[in-house]
Amino acid sequence: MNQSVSRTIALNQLGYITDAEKLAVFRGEGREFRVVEEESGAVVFTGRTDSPKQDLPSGASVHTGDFSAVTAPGSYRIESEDGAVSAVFCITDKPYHNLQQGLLKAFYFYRCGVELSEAYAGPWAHKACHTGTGTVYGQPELKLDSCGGWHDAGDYGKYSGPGAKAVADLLLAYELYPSAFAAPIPIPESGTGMPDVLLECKVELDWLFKMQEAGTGGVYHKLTTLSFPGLDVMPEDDTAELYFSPVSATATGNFAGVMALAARIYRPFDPVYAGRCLEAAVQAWSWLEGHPEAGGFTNPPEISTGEYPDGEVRDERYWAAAELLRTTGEDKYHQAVLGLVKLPFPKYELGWGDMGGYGSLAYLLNGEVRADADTFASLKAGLLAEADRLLMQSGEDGYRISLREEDYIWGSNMVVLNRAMTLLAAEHLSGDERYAACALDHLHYLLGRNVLDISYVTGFGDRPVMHPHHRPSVGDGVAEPVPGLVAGGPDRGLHDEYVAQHLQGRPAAACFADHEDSYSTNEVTIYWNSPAVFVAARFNR
Ligand code: G3I
Ligand code: 9MR
Ligand code: ZN
Repeated sequence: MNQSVSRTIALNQLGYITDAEKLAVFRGEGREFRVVEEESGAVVFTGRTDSPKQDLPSGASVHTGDFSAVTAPGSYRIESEDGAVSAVFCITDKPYHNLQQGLLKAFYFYRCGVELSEAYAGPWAHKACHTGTGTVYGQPELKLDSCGGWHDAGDYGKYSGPGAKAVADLLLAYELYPSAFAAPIPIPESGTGMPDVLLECKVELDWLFKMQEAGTGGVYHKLTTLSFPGLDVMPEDDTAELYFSPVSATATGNFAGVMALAARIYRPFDPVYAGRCLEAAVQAWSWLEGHPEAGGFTNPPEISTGEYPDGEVRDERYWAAAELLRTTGEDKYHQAVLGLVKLPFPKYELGWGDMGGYGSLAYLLNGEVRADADTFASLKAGLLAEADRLLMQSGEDGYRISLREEDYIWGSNMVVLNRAMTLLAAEHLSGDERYAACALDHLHYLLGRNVLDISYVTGFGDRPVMHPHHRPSVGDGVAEPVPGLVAGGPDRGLHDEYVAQHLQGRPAAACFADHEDSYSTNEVTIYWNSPAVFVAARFNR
């Protein structure tokens, strides 16, 4: 990495697929540019950028340089007449293979309750953490096994709903693009009879079982200490008491959805496990049926860790019903879907609190023959209309992504990646490859084709995030952060003290600080990694 050269040429720092469109975005004046072969210095292409565009989210005047004509596999950089030099990038058939492996390996690094051995974790090895019991909030005598799963993020909390989103993205990626998951990651369980992605998801599912309240089927919202530990505390040194927060409807709905999905995916590999998943999903569903009025979760007064508040609880029920329908074929779930689908909550959003898109996708993937014809047609048309809107917005954007200024919120990279997933779902259902091309543009943004010329994935690209708000990366004394982690990205709300002090007045897409104190822009989470795996897998199949 060379910080001293002028870096006004932004591109995907990992590179481009041999026969795909290849665009770089130039800030400032339009100019002539050349593509140079890295080793030999040979100029393999010369071009001129197109006419300028004033890009609102980034506040920059940008030009696009098209070098799609370069198709010989190799390592290149772009230079322009004003002396600007881009990152070195590759042209190859599978430029995102290592990325996908790294994004998946990140889940291993997020594991809780086990030692990360040097054999698998290298310099980021650490001792087992959070191996004890947790206390059920409000029942000081009730201590339950709480071990396992993945830490949520830069903190060590484990939150049921966000965990379910992460697993759902990975299982859906495997369902749609199984050939992309052929290679071992590897993880300690590799080679024991199922693809690594399913072995890794089992880590979280095994923990989620422990979040289900015995007897009622309801699911505890989260398992955390009362407050966040210091930023340099390693997981094994975070020894404060853990608490199960009360059962919530959102956690229970997401649990039912992901367990029903898992029952289907694991069935060919381990029918007994699949049966356990389905049984747990059915129990969660009966809790939902028995609690029709249950609302959103709020933190108990003593607990100040992540709240994941979400007052709209009907989308979680919708997702649960649609997955249970798809897995069991039972009419009662179909009736539930048909009742819920009429209600006015978003049907195509994907997020830790927006499960409507997962519900619609489950219903559509279940197939037209098993569907109510009108509902199927309207959901399919709605999804394609949403994808068309994203296409249109991306065409208007200087960096060719669908985000508008107001979309640069906390975790904007999840918005980027969830929208890429939506586009890929549209491709899957329509066969229209324009949606995939637009999804790929979103991946290019993540990997450097953005106004900051930064790769938002640690360890990947010429200029990656180096200082994520991630406790192990801060506390371990290793210079390089844990690799394969997706940072939250620009947040125009300037929601932490660091950015509030340093980034006032910046355009939305530049409201990002690669600083460990900036939890609102530079934290990492499992559910920002998971849609990235989905998107990368599409281009690795
Ligand atoms: O949805 C609104 C949108 O309508 C509005 O225009 C926009 C303006 O800011 O805000 C949007 O809401 C934001 C919401 O995320 C959207 O998902 C809130 O401002 C924003 O504060 C909120 O941030 C969440 C953050 O916790 C604070 O609650 C993040 O999504 C969520 O990922 C993050 O999660 C934390 C956990 O609590 C703890 N563990 C780490 C994790 C990541 O930082
Ligand atoms: O480290 C915490 C991070 O994981 C959360 O996402 C974030 C928002 O809830 O909060 C971080 O903790 C900060 C706390 O909220 C305020 N004081 C500084 C803490 C970070 O060191
Ligand atoms: Zn832990």
